Amino acid sequence: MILSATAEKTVRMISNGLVLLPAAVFLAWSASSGPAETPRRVKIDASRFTYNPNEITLKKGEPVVLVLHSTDVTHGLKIAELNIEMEEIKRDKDSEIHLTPEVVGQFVGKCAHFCGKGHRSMMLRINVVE
Ligand SMILES: [Cu+2]
Repeated sequence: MILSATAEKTVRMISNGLVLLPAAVFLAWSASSGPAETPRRVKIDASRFTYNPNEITLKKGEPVVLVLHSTDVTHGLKIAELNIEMEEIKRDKDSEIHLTPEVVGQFVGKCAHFCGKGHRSMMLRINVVE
C-alpha cells in the first residue's frame, strides 16, 4: 500500500515533468529569439529639385529603411560617406535603401540622376546622432 502510493507519486511527478519540459524549452527558445526587430521606415519624396523632407535625423546603430519615391521625373541619391548610391528613384515606385549608420555626423546626399537645370542643387541632409 505504501509502496504503491509512492509509485503513484513518482508516476505523477514524471508525467508533470513531461508536460512541463516542453513548456520550459519553448519559453527558453522564445526568450532567446525575441521579437523580430522591424526597422523604422523613413519616407522621402523626391521632386524637381528637392527632397521632402530635405533633412532627416537618424540614430547611430539603429537600422532604418529609407523609402524614396519620385513625384515627377527620375531622381537618384548619392551619399558616399554612408555608402549610399541609388541611381534611379522612379515616379510612383518606392525604392528602398536599408541602412544602419555607424558614424555620427552630418552628411549631404545629392541627386545622382540628372533631372534638369536645378539638379546640382538637389540635396538631402542626414544627421546621425548618438
Ligand atoms: Cu537630379
